[in-house]
Amino acid sequence: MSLLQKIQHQRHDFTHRAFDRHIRLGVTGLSGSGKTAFITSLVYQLTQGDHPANLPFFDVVREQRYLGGKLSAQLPDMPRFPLEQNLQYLLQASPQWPPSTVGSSRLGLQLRYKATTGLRARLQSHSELSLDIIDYPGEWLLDLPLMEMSYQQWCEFSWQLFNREHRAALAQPFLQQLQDADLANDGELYVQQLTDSYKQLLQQYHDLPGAYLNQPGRLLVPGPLAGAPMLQLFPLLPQQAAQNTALVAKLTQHYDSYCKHVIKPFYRRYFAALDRQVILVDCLSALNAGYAATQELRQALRLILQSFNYGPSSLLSRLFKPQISKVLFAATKADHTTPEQHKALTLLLQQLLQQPLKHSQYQAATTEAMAIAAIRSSNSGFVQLDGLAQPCISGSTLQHEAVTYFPGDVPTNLPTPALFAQHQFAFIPLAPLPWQEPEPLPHVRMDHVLQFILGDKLR
Ligand SMILES: Nc1nc2c(ncn2[C@@H]2O[C@H](COP(=O)(O)OP(=O)(O)OP(=O)(O)O)[C@@H](O)[C@H]2O)c(=O)[nH]1
Ligand SMILES: [Mg+2]
Repeated sequence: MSLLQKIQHQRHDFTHRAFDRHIRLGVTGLSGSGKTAFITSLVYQLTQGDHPANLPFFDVVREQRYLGGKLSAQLPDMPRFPLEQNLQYLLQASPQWPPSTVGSSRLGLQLRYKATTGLRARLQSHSELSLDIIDYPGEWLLDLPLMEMSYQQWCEFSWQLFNREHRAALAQPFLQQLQDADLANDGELYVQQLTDSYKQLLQQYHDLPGAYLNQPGRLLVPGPLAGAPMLQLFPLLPQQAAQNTALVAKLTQHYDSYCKHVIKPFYRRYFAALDRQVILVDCLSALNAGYAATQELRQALRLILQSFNYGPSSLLSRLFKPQISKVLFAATKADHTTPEQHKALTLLLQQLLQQPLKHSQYQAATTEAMAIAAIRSSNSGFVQLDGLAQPCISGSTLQHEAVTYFPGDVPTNLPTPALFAQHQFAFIPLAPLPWQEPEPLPHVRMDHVLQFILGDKLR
């Protein structure tokens, strides 16, 4: 290498190191909110979908400064996000959604672009930004609030929840079993038997639309913890948990170990050093499920946002210093409604978050709310009805039956119980639209999402 080449090479190397920039993006949401679909789409848009026609509101692409995105080498500390498998589900002749997540995984991306101004533009032929994203089962998110409660408080919290109208009937057999429980018995088999009954109840709740708060999450989705003794865990009745007995002592010990050895490391590992966060909320399924579901969704969001409260006394800042500068709240599956309803969906999301956000420190970060579909399942249009153009969507049900219909209005405010009594919301789940590579993966507003979370870093 000549001296000149050497100097040029060193300068290239130096400026790359000097400008080495990294973004760690947190994609957060309850089970089924759309995290896996979102990450799949986001990565695909950044690696294959970078045409101005596909991402018109993503400045770096529209200005033709985006040079492409590549998957980074696999990091050894976590399984790789199954991007290719997820795409295979979508590429089938009858496309399907990727399955629900059962463990955490990670994916890194290297984005190349031409900077517009400043030192970076002058010194480098191109600039790079690396992006790191982690996926995890949504059930685990709801474990975070357990760290702020004692075992006894968790029992009180759980039984208040199980006594609610939409949950009480299912809880009856387990309630009965606890009422007859022998609190002096902390034998392995006995504790496992009661845990199995609780697990069955949790599974029923998990399948009940609108029952979001199912704890502990690892009882439903154990990941590598399957069979661990601390997963022998269930909430005794509050009056039982207040007693000093062998069973209470054992469950308290398991609860404390679970908080210390499972939740805390997960929290650190996943949420430490996040720079930006996307919080996905499926408001439409909650509307389908009725009033109690919307209230429980609001409660679940409050608990989650409390865990992320960025104030000085928050759990998050006691564990580490968060640097989250941007938070996007996204109402997912907007493609289950007609486009003119998206504004209402965004307002509904904002209303759902209003109370939870009131006392949080999210104000310290830049936030935005929008209605999106990471992977589109419908086309929108109009049908003539009594001489009037009526908006509609068309797609296929999960059983692959073609449908064209108007899914109804989205309320801009959380409806009252009276309204729910008169009106059944029916935003039916649809299969992904047929799609073939190299066509862009159809979406709604993923370009707005990319602009909000990455736009300022790609100037
Ligand atoms: N119409 C539509 N449906 C979606 C979209 N994203 C997700 N869904 C639906 O929501 C379901 C759950 O999406 P996932 O991405 O698996 O949700 P998740 O948050 O990863 O769920 P867990 O892995 O269980 O925590 C999918 O199976 C789809 O039925 C979207 O953009 N549009
Ligand atoms: Mg998932």
